[in-house]
Amino acid sequence: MNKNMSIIGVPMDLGQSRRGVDMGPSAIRYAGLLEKLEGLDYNVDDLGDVPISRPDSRHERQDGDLRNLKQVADASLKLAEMVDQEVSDKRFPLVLGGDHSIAIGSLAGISKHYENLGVIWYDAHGDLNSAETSPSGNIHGMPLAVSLGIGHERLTNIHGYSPKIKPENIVIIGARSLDPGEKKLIKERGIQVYSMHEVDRMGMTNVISEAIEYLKERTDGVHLSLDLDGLDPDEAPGVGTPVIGGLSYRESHLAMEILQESAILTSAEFVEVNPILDEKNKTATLAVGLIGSLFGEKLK
Ligand code: HAR
Ligand code: MN
Ligand code: MN
Ligand code: MN
Repeated sequence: MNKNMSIIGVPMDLGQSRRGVDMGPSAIRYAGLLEKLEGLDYNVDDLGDVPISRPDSRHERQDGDLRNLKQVADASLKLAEMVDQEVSDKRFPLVLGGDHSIAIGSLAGISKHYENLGVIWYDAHGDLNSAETSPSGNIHGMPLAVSLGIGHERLTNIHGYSPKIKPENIVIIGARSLDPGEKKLIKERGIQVYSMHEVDRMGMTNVISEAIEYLKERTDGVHLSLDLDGLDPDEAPGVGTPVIGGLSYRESHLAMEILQESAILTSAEFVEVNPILDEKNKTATLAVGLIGSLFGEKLK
């Protein structure tokens, strides 16, 4: 794996409705991220946080519209430009959220550099909504759809091109809360989904190994987008939209270790850590543990 890494924080909470997730990057840094990576011999450059503009007032949903669209679009472009620069400089971008709407900017910056960028979407949710299908109007439920070119043009065209990814290059792992419009899109576009049902039946070793084989055949780079709500809320309580019956800490560690062995990842992001909803920084600490395994920490 690339030993030169750049960390970019995105203190964004405008893609959803609960306060506190903007403090996610601080909480993850506080939990010892840099020390962990430097201990694993990475050359780490912490670029600080992307500036986020505040809306005049928190926006209530008008019929069919998207909350805080302008601010999310502005931040996405800034993030895309930063990530783009780091990939050009041959550095591995590690992006810290912030709510999951930030994946719009990450993917916009990264995918320019690949013909066929693969994406592992580790999440309880599909994040495949658009204004028409969203039950909430929250943009953090939309970034994967946006990256496929589905949704508001202010978002799909970030960084001047669309789509960012192809449906056959996506693997979703851990899904257990999909809206009707998302299920329809998954069927129509042939997106690979390992829901909790498949994880239970096959075990994580087989799920992640199959996902890696699948992506290896068809992609020239792979982005991991890990939403901490993919894990079970008993173990990762500091998230805004918890869903019971999630992936365990152990299963997730194992997935990270197998990803490390495969060496397929070219970028990653960890999102939705909300320290206000957390218990003693448990979720951020867990995120740092997962990042350690992903980047080569060994038990012996
Ligand atoms: N699917 C629901 C919506 O669109 C809930 C989405 C919650 N999203 C996240 N990201 N936390 O995965 O509003
Ligand atoms: Mn640089
Ligand atoms: Mn998500
Ligand atoms: Mn989620």
